[in-house]
Amino acid sequence: MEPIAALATPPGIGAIALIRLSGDDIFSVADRVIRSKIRPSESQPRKVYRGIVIDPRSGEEIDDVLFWTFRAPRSYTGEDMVEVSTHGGLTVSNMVLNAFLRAGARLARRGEFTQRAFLNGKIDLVRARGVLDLIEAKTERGVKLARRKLDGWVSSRLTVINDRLLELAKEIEASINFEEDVGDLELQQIHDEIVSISSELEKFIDEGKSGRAYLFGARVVIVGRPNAGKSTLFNAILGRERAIVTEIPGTTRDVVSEEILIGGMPVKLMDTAGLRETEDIVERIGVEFAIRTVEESDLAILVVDATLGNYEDELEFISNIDLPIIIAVNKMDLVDENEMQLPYEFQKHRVVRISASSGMGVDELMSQITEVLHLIFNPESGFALSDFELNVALSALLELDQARKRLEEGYPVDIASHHILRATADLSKLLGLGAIEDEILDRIFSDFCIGK
Ligand SMILES: Nc1nc2c(ncn2[C@@H]2O[C@H](COP(=O)(O)OP(=O)(O)OP(=O)(O)O)[C@@H](O)[C@H]2O)c(=O)[nH]1
Ligand SMILES: [Mg+2]
Repeated sequence: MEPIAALATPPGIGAIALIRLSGDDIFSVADRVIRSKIRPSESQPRKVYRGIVIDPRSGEEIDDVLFWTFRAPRSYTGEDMVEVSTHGGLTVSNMVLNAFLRAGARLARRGEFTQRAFLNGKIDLVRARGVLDLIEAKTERGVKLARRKLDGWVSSRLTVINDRLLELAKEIEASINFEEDVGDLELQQIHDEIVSISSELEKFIDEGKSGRAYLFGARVVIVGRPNAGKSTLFNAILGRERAIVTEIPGTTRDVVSEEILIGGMPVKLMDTAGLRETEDIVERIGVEFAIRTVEESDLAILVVDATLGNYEDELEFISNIDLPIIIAVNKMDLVDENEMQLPYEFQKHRVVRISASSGMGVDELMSQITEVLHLIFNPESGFALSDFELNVALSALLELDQARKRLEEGYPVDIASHHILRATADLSKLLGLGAIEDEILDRIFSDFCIGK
């Protein structure tokens, strides 16, 4: 493929910068730019050489560099590659990069090196995504999860499932070809095998979903009426005055969010506008934002003002949303615990009594949040699925479900076989075995940074 070049280290001041080059003809591009005793095209792969980068147009010297080469297919991309380490700093590294561009390389798109590795069969899509997960991991656990993809563990699990499906499809084909009618016993076996493979795939998906939270973060939203003490609680959890707190109801309008670690999990904690009907247009938009935020969250902390003694709005909220909820009964410093009567319906959820302004009960609330997050997202889970992977795996599961249903409804077995083949097509897509549309590839790799 055409020669590409990119800065692989982040732009900015640093001791060194790394420029990566890949593609057919990349050695002759490098020969034009690097002056050295042994030209890049004649260098031994994987050995480090010294050279001087010159501007191919003016012949001017730009920087002293170290470079090394890889020969196809023994490189990251599977193509001929050159890596050049220049002095750091934005200007000089960009001048060196420009020299390569002038000599005939094109600036690489995001993730293009990894995309080529995929296209050249060096890695499958799951492992390619693992590269991105590793780069983006926010926690040590995230790194471990990414490694599971990178080292092929996730791919091999997927392969086991896919092989079972292919085997089943083959058996069905054979029975259709050799017999007029497929016997009941055989149909039952096919049905049972579909159910068993489905449950394995489902387990795989559930685990991959759990891992997602450790990689991409869980979303926890603080909600409640105006003045309940949401922002006070938000600040107490963060340990600093991040959101504005006043005694005026309707203080918070925008969604205020911060990323923190709770129980080892990256969490996006969000403070929202108090829920109420209001004439104030700005506040009304804030309330709409709050509602939308709740819909996209994994867990809601409902802050209740203990001094009010009336919980109708809260009860309505609870009955309307389909999320795990922790109820934080706030301002406990102002009421007599024994005289307080909480509605019976609260009992269905975890209830924690706190005083956000003094910090009383906040630790207990945090451990409840941790517990709930660990229930939703299994901390033992070994890997994380990306959006693309999750969608494709879910689509395969749906096909298997169709196959099972059709069999149960008495349709001919080749209908089931059709759905099974579609399921394997999905899984093969993840493993990079089947053809995959360019557009989808571009979308997957555009999440990467340039130079990867
Ligand atoms: N006594 C007492 N006062 C509190 C407590 N928590 C919050 N307050 C007070 O209650 C008032 C409202 O607090 P905020 O945190 O701004 O309430 P909010 O829920 O964010 O309100 P909006 O943003 O208007 O929806 C402030 O005057 C706080 O100081 C508490 O535990 N005890
Ligand atoms: Mg507020």
